[in-house]
Amino acid sequence: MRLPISSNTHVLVLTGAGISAESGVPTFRDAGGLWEGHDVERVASPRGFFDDPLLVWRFYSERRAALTGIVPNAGHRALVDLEARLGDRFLLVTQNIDGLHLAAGSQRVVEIHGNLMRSRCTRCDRPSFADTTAYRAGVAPMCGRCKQRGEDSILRPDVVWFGEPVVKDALPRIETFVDAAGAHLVFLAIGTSGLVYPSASFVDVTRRAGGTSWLVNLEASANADRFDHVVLGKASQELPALFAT
Ligand code: BJW
Repeated sequence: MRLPISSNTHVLVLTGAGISAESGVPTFRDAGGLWEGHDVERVASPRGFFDDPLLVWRFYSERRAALTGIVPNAGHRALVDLEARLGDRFLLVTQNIDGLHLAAGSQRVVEIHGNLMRSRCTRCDRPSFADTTAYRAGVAPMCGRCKQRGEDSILRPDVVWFGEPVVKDALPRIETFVDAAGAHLVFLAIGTSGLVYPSASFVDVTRRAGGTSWLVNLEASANADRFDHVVLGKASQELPALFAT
């Protein structure tokens, strides 16, 4: 199967953990995934963080360390090639925080759940900053800037947990793209469970806009029956074939 692309097609891509799986980054909900052995509420919610910041920092520090040596795969690269063909008629929204799309060379990228290699203060308005540190177990990283003004505050990873709004500007940027595309919109979701909102609703947004939706996933995702086309398989194999000219 080929993705139907004509001179006015706008392609909105949504990626999830599945696209990075073949680079060696574990997914969340699959067997052996990131959340195996973890209570999701404890490591992926603001409440879990404030209850036990050291536990949550250990989880994210281990993920930072595990990214060493990880490189993009053929799935990421196929999306770079597609963007080169489409230019501003392409937008890539990723739920992944691993930075692999940017590392591959994608440019029009919205990291809707933040980035693992950034941190921010839990209190002050200091902008989020690049931070690759895998903090030592038992040591809470502190802001430092707050200290100069009185009491110091704990840092947190610059990621989006359950119950938090997605990254500022992500939804307006997607909305602008969808509005510009109208019925020329082709939505392509890749490697995602279809369980987490608002991303899981983009397929419905596409339908309302009059566009067409495609899913590439190893298995039928939770929202698979809302897609027009479903391709079951590995992203690294299916995407190059789907984008062939
Ligand atoms: C392959 C493959 C290969 C493997 N090739 N495929 C509407 C309805 C119901 C609930 C809600 C709703 N709106 C909001 C909610 C609440 C909540 C939510 O969605 N809950 C549901 C669980 C019910 N959503 C939120 O809270 C969101 N915030 C929000 O909506 O804010 C509103 C608000 C406004 C104003 C004020 C306050 C609030 C935020 C969601 C944040 C999610 N965060 C996480 C953690 C990020 C940091 C981190 O990485 O640790 O994001 S949770 C986790 O799930 C992570 C992921 O990005 C996300 C999705 O996971 P994904 O990518 O789908 O991974 P998997 O592992 O589940 O699936 C991988 C898939 O790939 C599998 O299907 C495999 O088969 C497949 N696969 N190998 C192709 N090679």
